[in-house]
Amino acid sequence: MTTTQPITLALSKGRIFEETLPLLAAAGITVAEDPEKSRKLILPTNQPDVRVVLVRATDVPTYVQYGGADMGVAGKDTLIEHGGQGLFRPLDLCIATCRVSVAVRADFDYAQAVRQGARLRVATKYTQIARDFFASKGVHVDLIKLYGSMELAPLTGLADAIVDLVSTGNTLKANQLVEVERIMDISSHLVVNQAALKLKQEPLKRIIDAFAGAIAPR
Ligand code: PRT
Ligand code: MG
Repeated sequence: MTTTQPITLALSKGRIFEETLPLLAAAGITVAEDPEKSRKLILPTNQPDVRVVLVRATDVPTYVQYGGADMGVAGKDTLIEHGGQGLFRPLDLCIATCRVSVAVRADFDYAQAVRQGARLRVATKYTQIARDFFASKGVHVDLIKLYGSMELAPLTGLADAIVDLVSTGNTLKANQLVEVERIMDISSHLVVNQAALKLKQEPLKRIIDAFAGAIAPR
């Protein structure tokens, strides 16, 4: 008797979904529906034993950690904030690339504030990354946790600086903010549930190997 071991892959809608499609294609997997047009949260594929679940980007590591999905694709930013417990991280997929940076209002003298040892108010969704970065610089910060529209914080006086993702820089520019430090480069990684890796070794390895062969290094 042959046993099929169904594989569930967690993806977020938008850039991660779009940029994972070519990697799935390399594994012979095509997703049967367009998530932008469908309301379905579970998408079948051309392979009866492979399905995609659509979750919020920040929920991907949690789904994979607890086995709600066997594998997933998540930004390094999201993985650092999650902590990575229970996750095997075999591949940097080199997709959805951007950077995490510090930005301030154009009229705020960040260098001087740092030099003078001022206590900075920093608004961010990325509290772990921000805490580690400013600690390594020896800069004292009060972190203000936000869930969206970080760019608004310096403009309203909520914060002196933000720590946010930057890609083209257009969002900062449109809001009269300037990038004053690059903290780290970001790309999305493949993450695999550690128990699934043992129990479903063969089908997972097939997908990991196909992805590995299709990565376009930046
Ligand atoms: O959007 P939602 O609230 O549902 O969740 P999310 O923002 O976590 O998900 P999503 O799909 O927007 O981002 C998923 C992952 O894509 C992130 O975790 C990053 O690893 C990666 N990524 C790559 C980006 C960007 N580039 C990016 N530019 N994520 C977000 N942005 C945003 C950024 O936050 C800022 O608001 O785009 C804006 C800046 O873009 P530029 O081009 O104007 O600089
Ligand atoms: Mg977003």
